[in-house]
Amino acid sequence: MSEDCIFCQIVNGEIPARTVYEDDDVLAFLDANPLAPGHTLVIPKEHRETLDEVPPEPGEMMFAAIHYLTPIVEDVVDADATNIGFNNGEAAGQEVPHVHGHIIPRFEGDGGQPIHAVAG
Ligand code: DGP
Repeated sequence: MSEDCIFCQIVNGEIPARTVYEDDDVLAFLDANPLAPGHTLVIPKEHRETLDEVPPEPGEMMFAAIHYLTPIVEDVVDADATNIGFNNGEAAGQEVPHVHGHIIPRFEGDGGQPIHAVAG
């Protein structure tokens, strides 16, 4: 745990969050600043800043949770599709330095950008 990390504080229950999934290694909760209804963040519970710092097993658990949760999130908000992505490192726009995957529901005609648009 990193004491000044807001996601570690969520893991420890010190900051409230709307949890959608939890197991021994992984926590998923709704994004406080959602890009779409149902925007969900999936994190390893153990503090790691970027993906390269995550050991294989918790990494696999995180991706398994994303795989498991994506159709459920789509179903709950009646989405047509999903963007799944990581801002991995500050230069890539990562604001919270605790690894997190975004599950962002998408809707026909929502006017949003495909994920590759950021890489121009
Ligand atoms: P990123 O730019 O990839 O680091 O995204 C960080 C996301 O985390 C951003 O979409 C907003 C979300 N976020 C920041 N602080 C909190 C918080 O305290 N609670 C929750 N639920 N989400 C947060």
